[in-house]
Amino acid sequence: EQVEQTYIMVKPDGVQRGLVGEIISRFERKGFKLTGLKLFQCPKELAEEHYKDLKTKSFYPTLIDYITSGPVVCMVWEGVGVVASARKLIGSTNPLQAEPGTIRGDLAVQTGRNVVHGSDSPENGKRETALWFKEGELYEWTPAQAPWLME
Ligand code: YYY
Ligand code: MG
Repeated sequence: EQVEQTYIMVKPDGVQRGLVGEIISRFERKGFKLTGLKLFQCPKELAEEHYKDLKTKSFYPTLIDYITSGPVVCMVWEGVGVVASARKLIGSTNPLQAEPGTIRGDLAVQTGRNVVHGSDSPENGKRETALWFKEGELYEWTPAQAPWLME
């Protein structure tokens, strides 16, 4: 069981709609460890690098406009199995198809306004963490609850 990192981001709609606390709270209550957190206005170049795999898609230009349209909240969460678990907590890309109980299922209606991003693989968790955070912005620490979460 390998400790992984995932890059989670509250998108501009989530910030504008006052959902930052609600979203952070879901990862916090699950028991993952927060190792990075900041409010950030994403430059266009960074948005393009982050979503470079989607460059040929028709929605790419509007996606870049949306992600750079206001501040986002950038986070790194760490734990065993955190990447896949975070994707489950977030729910399907299309919020209308996302299960109730998931962030998108509970809080969003449209793919183009799906409030949150989560890395899709441990490799991308590392890649995106390095992309959005400088070294001094990440913290290793031992939560007091650690022995009550993992035997
Ligand atoms: O990882 P996830 O965010 O669930 O979906 P991706 O397929 O990686 O697409 C990234 C992002 O692009 C998605 O969250 C919204 C947007 N998007 C879109 O606007 N329209 C689509 N048909 C597919 C994705
Ligand atoms: Mg994705």
